[in-house]
Amino acid sequence: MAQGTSIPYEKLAEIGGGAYGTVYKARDKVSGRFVALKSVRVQTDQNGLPVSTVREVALLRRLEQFDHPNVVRLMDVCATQRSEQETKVTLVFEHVDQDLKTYLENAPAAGLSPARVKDLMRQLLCGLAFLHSNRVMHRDLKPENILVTSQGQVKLADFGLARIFSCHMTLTPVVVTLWYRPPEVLLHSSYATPVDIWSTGCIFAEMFRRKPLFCGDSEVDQLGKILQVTGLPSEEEWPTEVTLSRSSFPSLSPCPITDFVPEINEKGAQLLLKMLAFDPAKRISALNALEDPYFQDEEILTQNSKS
Ligand code: 0RS
Repeated sequence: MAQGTSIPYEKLAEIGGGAYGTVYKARDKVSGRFVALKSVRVQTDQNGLPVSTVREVALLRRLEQFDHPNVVRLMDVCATQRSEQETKVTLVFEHVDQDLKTYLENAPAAGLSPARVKDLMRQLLCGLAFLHSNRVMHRDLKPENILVTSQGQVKLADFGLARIFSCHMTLTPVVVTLWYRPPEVLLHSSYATPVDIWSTGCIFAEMFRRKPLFCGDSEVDQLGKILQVTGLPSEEEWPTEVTLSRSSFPSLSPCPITDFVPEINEKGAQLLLKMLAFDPAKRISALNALEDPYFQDEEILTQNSKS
């Protein structure tokens, strides 16, 4: 970790703000290349940086060794001591021009072609399978933090920093979107890698619909919207020791997913249902999703990265 020297990056613009702090687009003064900077202040004591920060950065650097095509590159980590008690840790990532949200908004009126959706989904699941095999969960996957290069390459961003950033998350009252949250998170039950598969399912549907699948405005509203599609699960599937009881929701039967995502094909609909399983234990894994029949038949992907 480079320490003490001034950061050789020139900030150009803010590209996003969130629970974690601010992300800037910057220029590497040496290479002239664009980068994305993300900083966090951490408390230090006589032992230096907190163990949790060092671990988290070490994890990101270990992942970096694999050079995975669907994960954003971490180019550098800088630590600048601010005072006796405080150090600023800056993560330097490669910069990608577009996020999936903008990509979907800019898609042609007819929508993305089925081949383009399949290609984006395959890449997204590849990136996730890689993170999950390294026991990293994203936890907050959404179109804003899925980046798409001008070549149509998908790169996951904003993962793995749970411990570095968690203390700041609670301090900053930002509005976090509930739309990609799975039932177990909404119910404050325990959760693991299946959370990311739920979010991916919501995003899969959104690629066809070009609008989010479940737009709740509170946790209860979000869960209610989910249940309108999945139906009310059995008593056995409802997690125990949660504050919201199953009986507080109407007894709904499942709705055909094609009512909500009419553009999807049969195999796509089957896969989507496996990703949107209410019970996280029954949800498909990223690796199994990549083996799904949906990905078996190949469509022709044209050059135009927008369609
Ligand atoms: C609609 C809300 C905007 O290169 C973008 C980049 C972008 C990056 C990049 C690289 C590595 C991050 C960003 C990153 C790091 C937290 C993050 C949270 C969200 C996204 C990325 C994060 N509004 C949403 C974001 N957006 C434009 C529209 C863009 C556009 C281009 N290039 N991030 N975000 N890590 N930490």
